[in-house]
Amino acid sequence: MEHSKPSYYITTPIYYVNAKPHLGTAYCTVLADVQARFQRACGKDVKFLTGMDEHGEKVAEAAEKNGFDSPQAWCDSMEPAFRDLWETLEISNDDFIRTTQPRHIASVQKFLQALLDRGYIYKGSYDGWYCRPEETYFTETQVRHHEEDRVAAGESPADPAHPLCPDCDRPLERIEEESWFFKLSEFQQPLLDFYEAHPDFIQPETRKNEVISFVKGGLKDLSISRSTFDWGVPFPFDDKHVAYVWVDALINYLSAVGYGAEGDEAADSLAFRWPAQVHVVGKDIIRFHCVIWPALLMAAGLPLPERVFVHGFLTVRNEETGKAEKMSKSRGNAIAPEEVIDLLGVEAYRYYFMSDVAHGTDAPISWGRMRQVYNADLANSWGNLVSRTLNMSMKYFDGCSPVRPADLGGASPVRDACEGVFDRYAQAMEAMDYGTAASEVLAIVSAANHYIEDTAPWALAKDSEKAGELASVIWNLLEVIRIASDLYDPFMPKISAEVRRRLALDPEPSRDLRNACEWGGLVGGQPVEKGEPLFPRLVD
Ligand code: ME8
Repeated sequence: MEHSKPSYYITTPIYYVNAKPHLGTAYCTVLADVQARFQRACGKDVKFLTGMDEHGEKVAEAAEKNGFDSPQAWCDSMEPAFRDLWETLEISNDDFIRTTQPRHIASVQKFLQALLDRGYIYKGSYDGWYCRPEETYFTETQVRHHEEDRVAAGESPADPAHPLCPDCDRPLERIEEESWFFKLSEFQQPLLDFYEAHPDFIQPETRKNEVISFVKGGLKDLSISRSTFDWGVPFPFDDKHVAYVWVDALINYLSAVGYGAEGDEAADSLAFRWPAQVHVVGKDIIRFHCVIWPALLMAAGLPLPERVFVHGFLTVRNEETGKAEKMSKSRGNAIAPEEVIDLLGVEAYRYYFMSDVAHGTDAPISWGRMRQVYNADLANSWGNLVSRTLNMSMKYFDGCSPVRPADLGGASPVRDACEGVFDRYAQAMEAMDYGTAASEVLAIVSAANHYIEDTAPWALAKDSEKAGELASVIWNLLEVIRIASDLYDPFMPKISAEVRRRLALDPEPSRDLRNACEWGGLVGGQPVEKGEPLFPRLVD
């Protein structure tokens, strides 16, 4: 099949269904959504995937604890919580995968068969440490190092029968069972070579260094099956075993683009969409995405994704210890997104988390900071610019926008501010450095607010000889608003559509953003609308 635009395939992690999504889960999903919207605006054929991770012991336990007959019934009951929240948050995903779907089961089985056929898995027995809440295996050495670090930091030694998990500090269990193993140990050098040849594979840079030093420390074969419970994808060649939930989950990225399916359409989809351009993940699952997943793909003979972008955590202060800790479902400290939506509304919610949480680092939840950013950037700057400008346009030009001047408004500080703004913004957006991208837009908005003060259109309006100058000033301001609304669109899609509607422009977002950001696009001479304030000021 012919594809007229290049593919951009972007994914979020598929979330566990053991509890409802929270602010942290939503953070990652909005992060990916902003990128998906930006790439669509740049003319890419985007596939944006999110979904639910439904297998594994944790989910089976949650089903039982909540009195459901089967894990499947529990997962089905959780689907609306995810889908509804994504809809509320204006997540523009094109697909929603569930690991219990037949397309995924077929895909996992095909992948396991490929690993067997290519000689990368074998049957053995596993005797080691397992963290049930994280569904992760740890080696003796990892466990010992963690215990040494804890004791050195002054903490009391853990029960030797249940040492603590290096990732989440909860007690580990000793597990002994027959298992299938993946020959991960054979991939140490191939992975190191790959990281070197693809310096942008893991971003940001600090995370890359972390992964490289982990891999240099040596890799052990990985247990990839469980036989003590059956809530998982059965091995196609050994039905006593189900796939380890993490191997099952990672393969979802392939299942959604046709890997397990037969026929021309599936083959075309796989060829067009794979490899993915980016997997967006939190730092808790970096090893799965940057070590195990690439090794599995190499073993299966498939190309590797172009990039894994690793973001930090939203944290909450633990009242007892005073320390910041990761917001998580299993720790019970999660904040529901609805609480923030009630305060800020959806558009400002998206803007706040995307613009204010520094690129790739942890961030504490601060209600005070949310109010501050809302009032400064949105109420006083962006909302105020739109409202003042439309008001003046209506008042001085009979409810219309002024017609585009032949000299495109002449030289002006706002035109200067918009010069090259797309390139600066796009570079930051590509790097998922949304704070920098948003500040580029805020810079043109602020320049426009200053320009109003400096040109004082209300004074020009009193002098009939200044009519041409007044028209240029207002047209310049509307032109900045037009450009800013396109640049803000990935962050605040509804507000941008509303601004374009008030300016009598097509409310649909641009599909050629570079061009749309060129100075001079606003034809003008159209009826405009002032409307309600976009961001009413928040008071304490
Ligand atoms: O790990 N701050 O699912 P999960 C920011 N099913 N992001 C957070 C966060 C926080 N406090 N808490 C969670 C799983 N996240 C697996 C994934 S993928 C093949 C399988 C986000 O429900 C963050 O992106 O525990 C993290 O990586 C993800 O949710 C983990 O979600």
